Amino acid sequence: MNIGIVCYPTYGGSGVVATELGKGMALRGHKVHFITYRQPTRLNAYQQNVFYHEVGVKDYPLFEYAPYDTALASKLVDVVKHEKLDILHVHYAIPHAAVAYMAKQILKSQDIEIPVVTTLHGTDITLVGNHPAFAPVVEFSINNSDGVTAVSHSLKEDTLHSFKINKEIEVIHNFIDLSRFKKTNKDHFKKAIAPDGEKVLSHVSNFRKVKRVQDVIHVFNKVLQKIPSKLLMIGDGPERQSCELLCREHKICSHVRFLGKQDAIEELLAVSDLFVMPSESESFGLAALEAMACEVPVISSNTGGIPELNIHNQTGFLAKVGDVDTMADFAIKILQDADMHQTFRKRAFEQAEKFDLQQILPKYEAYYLSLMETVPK
Ligand code: GMT
Repeated sequence: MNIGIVCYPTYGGSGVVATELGKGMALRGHKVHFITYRQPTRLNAYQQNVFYHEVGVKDYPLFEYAPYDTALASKLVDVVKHEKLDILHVHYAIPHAAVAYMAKQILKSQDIEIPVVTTLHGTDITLVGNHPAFAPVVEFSINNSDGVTAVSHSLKEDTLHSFKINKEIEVIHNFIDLSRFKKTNKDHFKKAIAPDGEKVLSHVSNFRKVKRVQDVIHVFNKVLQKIPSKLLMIGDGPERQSCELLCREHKICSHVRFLGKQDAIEELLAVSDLFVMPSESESFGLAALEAMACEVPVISSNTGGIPELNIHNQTGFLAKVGDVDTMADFAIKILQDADMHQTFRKRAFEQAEKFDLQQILPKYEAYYLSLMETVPK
């Protein structure tokens, strides 16, 4: 197949999923064309069958907001025609699903038919998508996609609840490359981070409000009162500074490392004993899956799609959003009991195996083929 992928090229989960999916498809022999305004973060090396088309937006003094949507639609028309794409897969509904609809109509007027798949990732439905500024366009473009997938059952339910949807939504969960995310021996590195054998807790996110990063600090502060430990805060974003201030207030700065955006997340997870994800809303929680693949149990909130991944009292523990006391109690319980910790590590890995990229790729492949059959040649 000749597959076109549209996504945000940044560190966000939707861009990571889109890029890893495309790379996986390319390894299976498909030609994959990424179409976006910047080289996606995880598309950082040459790979056979992978192509990248940059969308340039022409500037003009009249434009207060450069019309990216129009430039993307034009680029899609160009790439579909000249690379003879069989299918377009757009990740994150805003604005990609609407732009793909526009491109599809232009191509139709030139007797070119192409099926469009929209994958819903989370905030495109929950926090942002259902805002009146976007909702009518999101609803229309979901209903007018040839195929729609959601990354969890919870997100599918949220979509059906927030919009009038007349399309079947297929749930295809987020996935993980187990050849990259696995427990490796990084004892020397662990010694540098936790020289006196302290436990290592970690958190990875884009530090947006929805991640409730301050809760991570509150949980850690309580854990630290009982167990010698260190906290790795990985990623960056608007709430980082307030977290740093909170560490100063609690006088725990020497135990917390803010590492900023990191590429080799798996090396940091390899030295972690516990992962903390207290999000306000989370359609799936890819970062928790990455931790679990590295045998790190998860303390999380019980929101959105997280319970489809983190199984309470098996792979970690779940608590209500904002209930930092319970989260801290669970963290202390697991870190104080070596046998329990070991069992949870093993189960976290076994659960992660259910989301193996190699099992998810054929699902997307079959889905693409089923849609291609419905489109007139
Ligand atoms: O919240 C993020 O980290 C970014 C966001 C995105 O769309 O880029 O992530 C969403 O998509 C991920 C991949 O499908 C999911 O694993 C995340 O749970 C989801 N985030 C939210 O729902 C808040």
